[in-house]
Parts: sequence; structure tokens; C-alpha cells
Amino acid sequence: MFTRAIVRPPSENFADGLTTSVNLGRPDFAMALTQHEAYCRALETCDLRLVRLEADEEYPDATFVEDTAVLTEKAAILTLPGEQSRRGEVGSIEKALAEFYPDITRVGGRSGDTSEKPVETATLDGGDVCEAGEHFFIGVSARTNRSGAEQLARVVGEFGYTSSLVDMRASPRILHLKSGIAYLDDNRLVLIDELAERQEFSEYEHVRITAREEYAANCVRVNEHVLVAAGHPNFEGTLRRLGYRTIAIEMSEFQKMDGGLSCLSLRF
Ligand code: CIR
Repeated sequence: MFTRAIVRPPSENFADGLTTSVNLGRPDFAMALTQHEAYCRALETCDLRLVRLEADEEYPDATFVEDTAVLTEKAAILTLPGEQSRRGEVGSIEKALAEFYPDITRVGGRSGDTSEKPVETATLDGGDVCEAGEHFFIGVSARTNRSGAEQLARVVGEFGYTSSLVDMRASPRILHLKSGIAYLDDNRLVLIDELAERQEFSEYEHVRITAREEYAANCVRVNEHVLVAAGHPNFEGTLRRLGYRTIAIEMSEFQKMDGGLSCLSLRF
């Protein structure tokens, strides 16, 4: 059960953020704010109390709070985002988390740099981390490098979780691991076609999504509901047939900035 979520509305210069894998035009700020507010209301419908941070013009991507931390029942782990322009987002998240977690861990940066050869700076984006019960899938992507993924694997291991790395670098179309998978509980994983055959996921029941509705793979199970991007009727129907209560949320303006539904909140 989640009880809270951290959210941050988009800032006025939100359109100046990064876009790597989409070319859908500039987002409309007023519409993004409206969509964000509806997203917040949906989280409240799922019985979450919200920690609402202020918009931050210094970091146009700061509304995508999920990339800055990995939260579990036992641990709060701050990340070092792969893109330099996003690293300053972590500080305000750390402050917000301090009220709820007595110990906060950090991954990323240079560690074990004992040789003359420089060690790569370990980076990690929360969007590459999919918690599936007691197991973590950690994507190695353009944002999360192998050192960052291995550091996280070690840290979650110390808290008693297992993990496996999923190398996504051959799929540059997918920004983060969670752009293509989501865990629904009940041993079920939502998977886009491109990832469905990978042996890492073979022990799970697969919930498939068609290529046309791929964006909706980034859905979020929150307590008794599944939040899903609006405009993906086949996938929403699949979820309902499986017995899930869905809440559809308009995400168009965030999609233009490469953002999925999960990345607008940190749930804990
Ligand atoms: C970025 O490229 O970093 C942002 N414009 C979007 C980040 C989306 N994060 C996510 O899906 N976890």
C-alpha cells in the first residue's frame, strides 16, 4: 500500500526541458498544468496524501520527479540523473524525503576509483527502475549506465531485495525501462512487444500492449487502481477485463516532453 506521493507541477519554461525520443511539438503550459492537476486528483482518489513541491524554473524537467529517487518501504535512495541538466533536481527531493525517511541513501558518482584509469561516473534515472514485489528490474540505458545500475543493485540487496539488470541500449527508442514495462502486482508485467520475449521477464504473466498503444505501457498500480494514459482504449479494456479499476489521465503535454505517467510522482 502507498500512502503518499511527491509531485511537482511543471514550471512555465517546462517546454525547454529535454526531448530525446519524441518529436511531437512544444507542449502547451496551461494545458500541462491542467493535466498535472488532474493527475494529482487521481492520486488522491487512490487515497494518497500529496507532498506538493513548488514548480522550479531552474530545472525545466523537474516535474518528472520519479527520476530523482527510488523509494521502497524500507529505503529512500537518491539518484544521479544521467543528464547533467537534471542533477540539480535531486536536492529539493532530498529535503522533502527527510521528513519521512530517517536514513537516505545515494547512488551515483565515482566510487572505487583506485586505479589510474578513470572510473565512469555512475548515473541512474529512477525511470529505469521497476520494482516488482521484492525484485528490482534495473534498466541500463542512455541515462543509467552499468555502474549506476550495479550500485543500485548493491544497495537494494542490502535491504533484502533481489535485482536484475536489463540492457536497453539496443532499444534507443525507449527512453527508460519503464517506458516499456510496468508491474501490476499479482506477478503480472505489462510489456511492449519489443521487450516481451526477453528472458528476464519469462517468469511473469505478460500483459501485452499493441504497438499503437505503446505509450500507455507506462501505467502505475496505486493501491486499488491502475492509472493509465487516456486515449488507449484497448489497453484500458485489457486491464479492466483482468479486474483492475482504471483511471485514465490525459498526458499529451507530458508525452511531448518524453514523460510517462509514472514519472510525475514518487509514491511511497
Ligand atoms: C527527460 O528527458 O529527462 C524528461 N524530458 C522526461 C523524463 C521522463 N521520465 C520518465 O519517464 N521517468
